[in-house]
This record gives sequence, C-alpha cells and structure tokens, in this order.
Amino acid sequence: MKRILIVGAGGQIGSELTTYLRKTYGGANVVATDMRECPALGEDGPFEILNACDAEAVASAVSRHKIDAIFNLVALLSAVGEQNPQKAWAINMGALNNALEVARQYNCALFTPSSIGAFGPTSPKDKTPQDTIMQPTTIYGVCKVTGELLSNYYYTRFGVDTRSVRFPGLISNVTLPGGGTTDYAVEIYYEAIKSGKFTCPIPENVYMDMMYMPDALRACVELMEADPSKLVHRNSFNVTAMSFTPETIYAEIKKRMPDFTMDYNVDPVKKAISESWPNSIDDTCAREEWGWKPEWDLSSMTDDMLEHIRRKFASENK
Ligand code: AKB
Repeated sequence: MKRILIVGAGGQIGSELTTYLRKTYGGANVVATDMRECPALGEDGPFEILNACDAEAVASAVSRHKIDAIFNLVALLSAVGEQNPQKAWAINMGALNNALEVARQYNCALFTPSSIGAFGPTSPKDKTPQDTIMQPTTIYGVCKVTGELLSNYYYTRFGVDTRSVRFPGLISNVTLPGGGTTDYAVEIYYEAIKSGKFTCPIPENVYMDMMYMPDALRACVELMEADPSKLVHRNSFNVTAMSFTPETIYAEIKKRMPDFTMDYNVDPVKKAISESWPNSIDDTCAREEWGWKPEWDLSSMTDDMLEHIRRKFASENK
C-alpha cells in the first residue's frame, strides 16, 4: 500500500486507523474521507467530505489522489440497523458496492471489516470455526455475509485484491462507537470514571468476543500487507482477542475501583442480537495464514482504558 483512501474515517475505527496509517505510510499518502466535517482528521493529512454511496464521487477521489488501497469503513451497526433495515442495507451495501467497483476499475486493494455479526443462532456457539453455517438474524449480519460473498466474487471473477476480518466488539477510548450491540463494553469504562455506576443493556451471562483497538488496527495492516500466496481465505478471517460477559468486565473494573456498581436494564433488541452471536470464535486460520496474534487481554486493556479515560476527563475539566 502506498496511497490509501479511507472511506467513513470519522467513525470508531477510522478515527484511529487514519492516524495509525499516517504514521506508517506518511500523512500526505492517507486521504481520510467522511460524510461530515472531521477537523481532527485534517490535521496531519488530507481530508475530504465524501458520500460513500455516490459512485462518481468515490471514483473521483480514487483517481485524483492516485489511490492503490481503499479501506471501506462505512456501516450502520447491528442495533441501530434494526431501527431501519432498508436504510442499513442501502448504506452498508451501497458503500461496499461502490468500493468494489472503483477498486476493480482503478486496480486498488480493498479492505472491508466484517463482524462476528455475520454469524447467527445456527452457527456453532463455542469456538465458532472459520468456515461454518452463517445465517444471521440481523440486517447488519445479512449485509456482512453478503459483503463477504461479494468481495470473494470480485476476487475470483475480476482479480480484485479484497481482504477482510470478522471483527468482534472493538473497545477504544478515542471515538465512541454508535449503534452496536457490543458498545456496552466501551460505555462501562466511561461510566465507571464519570459516575461510578453503570446500567448494562446486555444480560449478565452473555459472552461475546472483544478486542482492544490497538490490536484491531494492527490486524488491518498486517492482513493488507500479508503475502497473498499464503492466503487460503480472504473474506473474511475470524479474529479475536478475548471473550467475556458483562459480569466479567464489571469484576475486572471493580478490582481497580471497589466502589463501582452495576445494575441491569436489558434492552430486548440487544438481548436478542447478543444471544444470537457466538460465545467465542476460533481464529486459527488468521494465525496460520498471516500470523495474527492479539497483544491485549482484558486485564491489560482495563488498565489502559481507565488510565486514558481518566486523563481525558481530567483535561476536559481543567
Ligand atoms: C456491533 O455490535 O454491531 C459491532 C460488531 C460486533 O460488529 N460492534
């Protein structure tokens, strides 16, 4: 990758991936784009307003900036997608379709995140394999499975270098996620520092895979730089770092903040979605085909999250 376009750079992944890529590939070589103004993304490299569903605008950005790799990060997440399935399909598939076509026309590599949301209640629940039954029950999951198939089709039919990972819930302290089922695992840290109490929308015993953002950023780059001759799979690789329930993450925070309390007000939509997803996924293929290995676990992530959020609130309250 030499000249990179990030589509949907203002979201949870993009806001950190932009900085990460700019450090490696040079600020001027990473063009960040989003529907909305994102002043921070224009500080150390080019930023443009771009509607990912406007095919001509995407093609123009790729051509003007001589792009050779696209990161398509546009998505309405699982919980918010259920409020308006038609809109979720139009945005998620519209952005992917345009990215695939432009990648084909301009000979670009393309990274698109998939998700544990691509699995459903009929997938094996524990250590869910790389290749297995995928019958998701959310529109988000339907888009992800379709996207994986379409991306593989563009690779085999047109030779487009499409690659993807199935991300678990991503935990970060820069930009809040929005509209996901796993968002609680970010919100709990903010509430621990802000108010010392958290009301959890997910049932206490539901396991979901999670990953700290520094591992997720590394996964994106390591997969895109991986030797293509070693890749048996492409769209999309299971990757994970940890799996826990609300009770586990609560206990981990409470170890460090003994006065922290948590109660439950379970959201029926998030309950149904979380219970339809795997307890844990098996990422052996990613480990074998491109050397994937997470560096953060629940304990080290909890230390880091609490420290960063404490500093953030302290500087905001100065
Ligand atoms: C969501 O909860 O919708 C996302 C995901 C796991 O893809 N964070």
